[in-house]
Amino acid sequence: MVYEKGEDVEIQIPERMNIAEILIDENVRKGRGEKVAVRCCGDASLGIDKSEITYHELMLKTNSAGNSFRKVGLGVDDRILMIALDTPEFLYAFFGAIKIGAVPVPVNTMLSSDEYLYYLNDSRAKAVVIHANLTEKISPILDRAKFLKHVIVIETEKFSASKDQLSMQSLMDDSSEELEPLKLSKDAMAFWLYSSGTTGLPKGVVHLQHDMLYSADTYYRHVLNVSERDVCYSVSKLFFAYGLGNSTYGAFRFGAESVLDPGVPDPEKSFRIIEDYRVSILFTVPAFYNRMLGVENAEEKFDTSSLRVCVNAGEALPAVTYQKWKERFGVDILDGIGTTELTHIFISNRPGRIKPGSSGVPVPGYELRLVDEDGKDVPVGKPGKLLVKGDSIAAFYWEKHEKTKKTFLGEWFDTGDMYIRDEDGFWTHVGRADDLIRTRGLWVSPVEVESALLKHPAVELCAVVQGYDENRVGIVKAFVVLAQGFSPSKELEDDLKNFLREAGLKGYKIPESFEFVSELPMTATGKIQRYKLRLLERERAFGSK
Ligand code: 3UK
Repeated sequence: MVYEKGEDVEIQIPERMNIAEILIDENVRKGRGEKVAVRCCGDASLGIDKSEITYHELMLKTNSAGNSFRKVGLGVDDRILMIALDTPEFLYAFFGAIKIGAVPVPVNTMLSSDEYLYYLNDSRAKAVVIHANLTEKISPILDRAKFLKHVIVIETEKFSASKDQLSMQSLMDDSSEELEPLKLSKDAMAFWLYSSGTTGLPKGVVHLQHDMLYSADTYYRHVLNVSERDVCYSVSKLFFAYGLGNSTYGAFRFGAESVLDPGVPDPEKSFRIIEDYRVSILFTVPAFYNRMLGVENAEEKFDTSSLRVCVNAGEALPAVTYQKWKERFGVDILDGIGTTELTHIFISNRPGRIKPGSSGVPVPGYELRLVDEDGKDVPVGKPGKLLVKGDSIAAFYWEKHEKTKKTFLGEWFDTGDMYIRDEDGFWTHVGRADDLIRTRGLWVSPVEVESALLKHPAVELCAVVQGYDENRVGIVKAFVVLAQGFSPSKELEDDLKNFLREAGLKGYKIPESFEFVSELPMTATGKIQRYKLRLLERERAFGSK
C-alpha cells in the first residue's frame, strides 16, 4: 500500500485563539512594530498609490476595520464577502473581520454579476467589501441579495463610493484604532474560500481559526524557512488560497515583508517588482513562469539576484520550465501541490531535494495515501487517487452535505488528483480523477463549454478535456464531431471560438485547440468517455507512462 508520512513537527495550537492577533499583533509584541509588513506597488490606471505599511500600522488599521464592522452591526460568524484587489485595504478588511470573529469570504475579482449574486446568497453575507471600480458588477443584483445589509466600498483616487454606499476609508477614519481581538475556539470559523467542481455550483470551503497557523508552521516554516529577512511576492492574487498564504500568513507568521500588486499581472512588471523590492521569494504558476521566460534577455535587463527561491503551484511545473528558469536565473523553482480545502501546500520539493516534473515529498505535518476508485489502498508502483491528512483541512463545504461526505473522509481528504509515488520517494501528479480542466491557474468545467458548443449548428458531438500546449502547460482542448455538411477548416475553428465568446464564455474557457474527429469514445450506455481523451492528450504531451 502506498502511504507516507512527512516528518513529525511540533505545532502548537492554543485552545483559544484569534488568528489575526497571532499573525499581526504578535509581531508588534515581538518588537517588529516598525518593520515594514506590506509594500503595495500601486496601479496608476486604478488610482491606487504606492504605499508602505509597518506591522504597527497594520495592527492599528486592522483594529479600525474591525471596529468599523462592529459599528455597522457585524459580529461573530457574520460573513463578509470580499471582492477586493490586492491592496493593503484587503488585509485591513480580511484580518479586521477575523479580529471580531466575523468571517471574510474573498472571491475572484473578475466574475459576473450572477456569480456574485450566487456567492452573496449562498454565504448569506451581511456585508460586501468591494473596490469602487468593481461596484457596477454588483449594483444590478443588489435587490436580489437577500441577506445583504451593507455595501462597503474601498475607494481609490479615481473611483469613489456613491451616496448609498459606505466608504471603507471613512468608516475606518471614524473608528478607534484600539481593539482587543476576540479569542475564540481554535475550531471556530475564521474564513471561507470558494472552490468549483465539474458539475454543480461553487462550494464554500469553511476554514477554521487554526488552519492558517498550521499551514504557516508546516509549509512556510519547514519547506521555505521564511524569516524576517524575506520579501515575499505572489503573482497569484489574494483571493486564491495560494496567493492568500504567500502574501499574508506565510510572511506575517515570521515577520517577513509582503509585496502587493493590485494590477493585472504582466511578466515585465514582475521582473521590475523583483528588482525594485529586492524580492527573495517569488510565487506564481507554470503559465506565468513561461511568460516570464518569454521576456528576452530578462536575466541581463533585470537584477534578480535577491531571489533565494521560487515557488510553483496550481498546476504541475513542467521539468523544462524548471530547467530553463534555473539556467537563466540561477535559482530553483520548488513545485508543490496545494488545494483550497487543505489551505495550502502539502506535497513539495525541498531546497536541495528536487525532482523536476514531480510535486516532491510530503510536507512535514502531512500524511499521504493512494487509493483506487473504491477507496482501497493501491499497491506500490500503481497510480492512485491521492488522499491527504493534516490539520489544515477545512471543516466542510457550506451547505453541500452530499459533496462533503464524499470528499472529507474522516481525517482524510480526497483531493481528486491521481498520483504515482516512485522508488525515490517522489510524488508525481498524473492528472485529475474527475474531468475538471486546469488552465492559467483557473478551473474550467467541461460541461459548460460542451453545452455552449453543442448549440452551434456544425457541432454534432463534442468532448472538452484537459490538453497541453508545447510547454506542457494546461489548456482547454475540444474534440468535435461535425454535423453532416460541415468539414474541418481554420475558418470553422475561428467561427466556433467566436460563437463561444458571443455566448458569453470567458476567454480562458474557450478551447485553445480543436480536433475534428469522426467519433468519440462512448460507454455502452452512450456516455462520452472524456477520461480516454484526457489520457490520450496526456500521452501526446508527456509520452506513455
Ligand atoms: C491542482 C496541482 C499539480 C490539483 C492551491 C497552492 O491550486 C490550489 O488550489 P485549488 O483549490 O486547486 C487545487 C488543485 O490544483 N494543483 C495545484 N497545485 C498543483 N497539480 N501540481 C501542482 N503543483 O489538481 C489540486 O487538487 O485552486 C495551490 C496553495 C494553495 C492552493 N489552494
